[in-house]
Amino acid sequence: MELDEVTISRAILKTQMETMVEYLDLDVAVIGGGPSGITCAALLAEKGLKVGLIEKKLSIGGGMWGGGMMFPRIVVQAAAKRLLDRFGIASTEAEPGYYVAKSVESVSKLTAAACTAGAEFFNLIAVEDVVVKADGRVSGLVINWSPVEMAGLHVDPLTIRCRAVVDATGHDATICHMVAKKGGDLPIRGEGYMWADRAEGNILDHTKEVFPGLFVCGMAANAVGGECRMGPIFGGMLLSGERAAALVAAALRT
Ligand code: 48H
Repeated sequence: MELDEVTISRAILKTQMETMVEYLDLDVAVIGGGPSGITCAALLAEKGLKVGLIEKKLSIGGGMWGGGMMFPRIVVQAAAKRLLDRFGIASTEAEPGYYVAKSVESVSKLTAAACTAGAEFFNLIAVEDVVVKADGRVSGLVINWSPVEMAGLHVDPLTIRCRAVVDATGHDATICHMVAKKGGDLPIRGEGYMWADRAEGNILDHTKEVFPGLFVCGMAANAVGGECRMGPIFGGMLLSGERAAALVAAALRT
């Protein structure tokens, strides 16, 4: 069979367009493909929910790729090692209670687990606004191609509908800021100093529904909660993604 360029193009357009139309209605939209977002998306998809993960960059993985100061290794404390094991990520105990995993393996295996569970990834798409109607809930997202945002082009966005949104956008807590900026009752206390023990110890308390229909996890949870940062220890990110998935699943069941 002679390969035909136009058939290749049609195959891509047809399948991606079908997926995008299908995902105009979602159970859960997870914004941000860092460690907390991928973990959350994987675990929600495993529960049978229709999950779309939206990532504005080309690559999934967020701040995990870079490890600590570009040494592509992450540290995970004993309390979260079971999540490394759950996703088949190899680790070594470099210091008592401090497990080290490779960044590339960690991102790849989390992402693979999310794909296998049925989460759909939409990269190169940025969330630029949220939908809040008379019921006061976040019930949808306003999206656009990232290159449109980067080039500053005046192009109107499209909108998707979802039953719950997870802000996993990291330090910037982008989605929470959007809600707060439009007058939503969502106080954002801002990220604190480096203090790993405190930041990791408190992150699960900050992982919660912060506005009707909007949950926050990962570094965004600490940024909203006025909590410290922790540097390249990632156990809290995995645990926070797991907690957010449990909270969202419970909320959608009721
Ligand atoms: C679509 C968006 C948008 C948008 C942002 O930063 P991340 O890796 O997030 P976490 O919370 O899962 O992990 C944090 C961790 O990487 C980290 O930075 C740590 C532990 N720091 C500690 C310290 O002390 O510094 O990923 C967030 C993702 C990124 O890939 C963004 O591109 C994406 O969210 N994103 N995607 N639409 N509007 N805003």
